Amino acid sequence: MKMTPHTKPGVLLFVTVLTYLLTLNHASAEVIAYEGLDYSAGSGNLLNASGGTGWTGGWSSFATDPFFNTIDSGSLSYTDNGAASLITSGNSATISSANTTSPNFERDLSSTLTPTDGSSLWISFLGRGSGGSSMGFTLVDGSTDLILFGNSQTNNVWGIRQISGGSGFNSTGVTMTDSVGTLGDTFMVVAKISFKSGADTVELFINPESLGGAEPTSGTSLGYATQELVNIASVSSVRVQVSTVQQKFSFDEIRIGNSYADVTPVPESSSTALLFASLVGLWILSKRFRKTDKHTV
Ligand SMILES: [Ca+2]
Repeated sequence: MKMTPHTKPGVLLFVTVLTYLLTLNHASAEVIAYEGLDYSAGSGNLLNASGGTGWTGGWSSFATDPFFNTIDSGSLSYTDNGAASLITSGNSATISSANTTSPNFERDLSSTLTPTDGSSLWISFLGRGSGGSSMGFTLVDGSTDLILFGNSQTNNVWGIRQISGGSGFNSTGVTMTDSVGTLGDTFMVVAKISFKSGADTVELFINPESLGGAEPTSGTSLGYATQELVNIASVSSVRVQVSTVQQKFSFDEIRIGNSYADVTPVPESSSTALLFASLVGLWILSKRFRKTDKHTV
């Protein structure tokens, strides 16, 4: 905004605050569902835990032995190439499998999503694994498994596997886990489903370079995969799963929303700092105006 002798500090203040509030409103957009795993750390504490927003009931599993689930102290974390960190809360969770049991932990959305053609749905979570084979995060509709974002039975890489009505595994090329017994790196996983008449499109981004703004592309992420032939009528639940080879999968910060920015929020420290700097500047400016007024009377 160009300063002139006639520009009133009050007008500048109004413009500055309005700009800040618009930024703030964008940053605090509602997500459809969020699970930060804000539960007490300890063995067995994921089962029946019922916090977060946008869910109904708690985490359920047929594997009720505490061996299969743990709440770990602290959140998993991800920082993008611009040093912005994903907003996190609470703790994180790990599920484990035994040689003969592969527990699935599921959570139901408070209302079933029935997307319309032309819309898109975004899913994000943080994940790290130990061991390979059908480990990861699945979207579920009732009793039907829809899509797995994880690894497959033959590929220890992050990818997309359409479970119901499809086949094949589309790899991002990013190695997902270390060997059995060792939890590997934490990955920021973001999926986009574009709903169209007929087949829908699913895209998977691993470690996007920039959080919170414009959506990533295949070239602005560590790994990327896409898959057609998916036609999704509705989504009712999410699931985390491991297979039967003593795997572990840690996860955190599950978000489901309508835009990339909604599911990859970062702190608004830069705009808050800008607001305070502007207010200090305006205060100095208003003092000068008063002095000028006194001298010109
Ligand atoms: Ca967390």
